[in-house]
Amino acid sequence: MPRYTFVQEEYDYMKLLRERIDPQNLEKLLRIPIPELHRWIADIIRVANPSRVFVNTGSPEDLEYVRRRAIENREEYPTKYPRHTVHFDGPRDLARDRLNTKILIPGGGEIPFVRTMDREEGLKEITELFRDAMKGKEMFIGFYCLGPRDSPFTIYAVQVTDSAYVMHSDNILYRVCYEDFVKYGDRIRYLRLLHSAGERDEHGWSKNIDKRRIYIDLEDETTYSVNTQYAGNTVGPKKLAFRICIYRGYKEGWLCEHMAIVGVKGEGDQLIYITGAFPAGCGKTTTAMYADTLVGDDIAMIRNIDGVPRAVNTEIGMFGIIDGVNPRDDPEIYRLLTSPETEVIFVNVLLTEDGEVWWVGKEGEPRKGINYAGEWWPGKKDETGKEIRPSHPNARFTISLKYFSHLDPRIDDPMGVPVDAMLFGGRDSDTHVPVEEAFDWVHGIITKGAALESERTKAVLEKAGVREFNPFAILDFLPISVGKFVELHLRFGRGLKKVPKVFGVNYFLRDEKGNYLCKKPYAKVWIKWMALRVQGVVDAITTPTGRIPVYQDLVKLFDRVLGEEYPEQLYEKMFMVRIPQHLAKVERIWSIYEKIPDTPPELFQVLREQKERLKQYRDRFGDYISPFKLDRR
Ligand code: SPV
Ligand code: MN
Repeated sequence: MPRYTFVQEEYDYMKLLRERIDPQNLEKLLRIPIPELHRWIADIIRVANPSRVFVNTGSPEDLEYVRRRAIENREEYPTKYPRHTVHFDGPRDLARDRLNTKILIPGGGEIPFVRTMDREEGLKEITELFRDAMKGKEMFIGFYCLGPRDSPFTIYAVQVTDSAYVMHSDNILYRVCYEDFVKYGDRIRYLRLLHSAGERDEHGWSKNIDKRRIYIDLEDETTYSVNTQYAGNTVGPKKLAFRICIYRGYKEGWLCEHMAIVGVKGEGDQLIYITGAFPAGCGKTTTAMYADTLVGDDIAMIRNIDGVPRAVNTEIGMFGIIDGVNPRDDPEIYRLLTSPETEVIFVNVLLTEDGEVWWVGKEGEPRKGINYAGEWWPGKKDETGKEIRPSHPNARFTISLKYFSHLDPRIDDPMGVPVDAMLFGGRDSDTHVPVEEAFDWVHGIITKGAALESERTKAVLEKAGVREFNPFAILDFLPISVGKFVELHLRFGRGLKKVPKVFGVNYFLRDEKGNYLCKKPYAKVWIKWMALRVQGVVDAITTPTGRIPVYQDLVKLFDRVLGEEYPEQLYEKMFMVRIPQHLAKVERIWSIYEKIPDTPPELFQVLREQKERLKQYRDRFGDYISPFKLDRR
């Protein structure tokens, strides 16, 4: 089946390309010997009607051109540092649009927790939305790969967009690999990622937000995004390609995960590699920054290579949350964001009149300028009388990973890094201990991954936030049923000779007064403990839900890693086994999966066993069990 393109009838598309693309850019395009690609581009030009076309080869001149065009188009504003620019998405376009992001499936199809739409209907709608969407604008074509090149992991993608900002972001976040397309031509299988910001208003914001659509066509490995600018909706190789990769992985038996990849030094400085999944704002970047080496902070592809699970980062950059970034807690990121040497795109921060960038967390005071909602001055209020924040809570920065001093040199290793452990973390005030090892792969995948929940981050401080089911921290991105995604992990585990340990972490546990029990830097201790467990050099205590650290081991780690004492009472509070909360959790998770038709039966078996263990411990020790009462095993 040929892939869908906007124009159905036959026509002389080469003639159209020659007429609509200047000779220099046409030559760049035609160096790639893929007629199907030429036809796709021609169809987009015919329908979306851009006034000019730029082909980005990744040469220094081309990269600089895209950057310059972003400024000339007023998609990015210059600042007092030439390498820093600021982009604004506009007040109604500041985050991922869950409601209008849909998976196109022939006949529609009902998948619990997945927004789907009939493919034919979706393609018809999107074709109309693209009609004249690029009128008067320049269209950019870029060639990228996810993961290292010339590797079993490599996934190629072509991004087409009328936003220089989007392509500028692509250029920072992904490997540009135009030359691979030239070299391999028709042998390349590639994703097609099409975007248009649509009509923009006098601020430069996308005007037709009500017609914002993000559609993912799994069959064609093509994504469409229109009338939006926020990178999570538009930067194709990021969250749009992610859904296609998850699907490809499902069919082929490998994992594409919403996970950071880090190296942690264990005993003898041996590097232990850990991949970790967290919902946004729950400690993923913190973990990535506290580790000894950094491979990735958002998306990992994991394959079984000769029985060993190996992981690569799809990206080479970071699209990080800037809110709250301060010199004390985030010294490295702060240094990079304030250094004139770093190429940064700041997103939805405050840009002051004198070209200074400011965000909540930055030193000094905010001054008059422009932000995500237009002009801003200290004390400015919205229509409801509420003060407008100088920078948005989802304000971000885009930078290359090459600047990080702890970047792992193996980021470009075509074979990736071995996965020694996987961890799952959510925001949980009252159930899970700060760190716990699962009994085995299946137990971990089900009770830590598939059962992951997280409290909504905007919850009022005093009240516990609303718990949301977010299995594997990937729910927003799943193109298939959660049940199938769980089954994939069980299948993946069965094929491994070297099976990773699985851990759960919870940086957000609170005491009965509502105070957080863990400080941010404690995360360093938890990941060190995991490395020591992988090496098999420390014991653990068995609880009904997994294995937890022995007090004396943590005393040593707190001293060595943080130079802090670790009082017995604090340990006891943190690692108290909370039976009623765990039993309630088993019930919640059970009742969710009960309604998901393709849930593997092992899931219920493992939950049943967990429940039995919890009851047995309750009978012996009561509802709340001090870790000092339990055995090492
Ligand atoms: C996330 O929300 O998980 C992100 C940012 O990493 S976005 O690109 O918006 O998805
Ligand atoms: Mn993410």
